[in-house]
Amino acid sequence: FLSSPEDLGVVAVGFSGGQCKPGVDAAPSALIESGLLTQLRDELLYKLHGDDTVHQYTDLVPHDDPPYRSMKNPRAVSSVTRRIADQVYSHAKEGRMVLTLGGDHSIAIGTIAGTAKAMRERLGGREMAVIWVDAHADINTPESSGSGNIHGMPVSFLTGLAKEDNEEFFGWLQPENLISVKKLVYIGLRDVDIGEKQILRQHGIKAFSMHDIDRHGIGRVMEMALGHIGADTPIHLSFDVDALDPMWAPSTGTPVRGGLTLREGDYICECVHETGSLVAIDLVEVNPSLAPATDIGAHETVRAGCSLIRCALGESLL
Ligand code: HAR
Ligand code: MN
Ligand code: MN
Ligand code: MN
Repeated sequence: FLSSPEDLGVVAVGFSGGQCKPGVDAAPSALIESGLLTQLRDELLYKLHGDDTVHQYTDLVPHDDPPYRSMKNPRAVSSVTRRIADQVYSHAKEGRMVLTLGGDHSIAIGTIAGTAKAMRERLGGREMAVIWVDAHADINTPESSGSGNIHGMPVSFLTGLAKEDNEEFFGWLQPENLISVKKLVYIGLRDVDIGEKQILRQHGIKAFSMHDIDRHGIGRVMEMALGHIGADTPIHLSFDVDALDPMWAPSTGTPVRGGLTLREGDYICECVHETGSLVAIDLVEVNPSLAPATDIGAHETVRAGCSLIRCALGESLL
């Protein structure tokens, strides 16, 4: 049903340093072992490039990594995301769709930095858009963050709201790696810090909370979200599995009740696929070791993650 095979670059990121709970680094293996890549190859007919082994980036994680501007593990997260940016960039500049399996959400500093640069080069300076599906806004600056966990900060670095000159601490991010706040759309928000709400308001950032989804329905919300981005704009979809309700995705570090159904999550991914403008997808924050009571939880969360990815890559097309 896909008319021609498409090229897919896979980056498997076994990294958890953007937050404090171990286990999220085991997600790529769990997703791959459940058959995800085989399905993408044999059923969705993608030609796969890159990773069937998971990168641990141990060579980049220093023994001693004290906080900087209140950020935890700042050197590790900075150097790992810098490496990821290179990996993603080299797939995207070849015209491949890029699938990144996280890892915690700090890794999006690397994935988006990589695609933003590749898209500017391929499209003569034009900017791409980002759809950030999450219970959280992840737009704290190091100073507004109450936790110091960098997975709560990626969007502030990627939009240039958080600035840093030192290469060791994300100073490697160049203007071509960044996205405009105007090209950013959130879906699924329901646990946003006070300082983050201020940032969203101050910059007029487009955000569809769970309240908006209840009011308008996911169909209308996707029309509005894609309408805001506009046609012919490349889209990077960064999907935090905690956007889903814990009923569907219990195995994640910061579950928040009142989230998307799995079907709403799949629908978001299907709509983005339908645009024909999808250039990259991240799936993050699956933590197979955080399973309430039994390991049914972990299995269900991995299954939900696979479903989201397959929908984004065209499974639902008839
Ligand atoms: N806003 C809080 C912080 O900055 C919690 C952030 C998040 N957890 C995530 N990211 N899973 O989406 O620490
Ligand atoms: Mn590789
Ligand atoms: Mn997130
Ligand atoms: Mn989240």
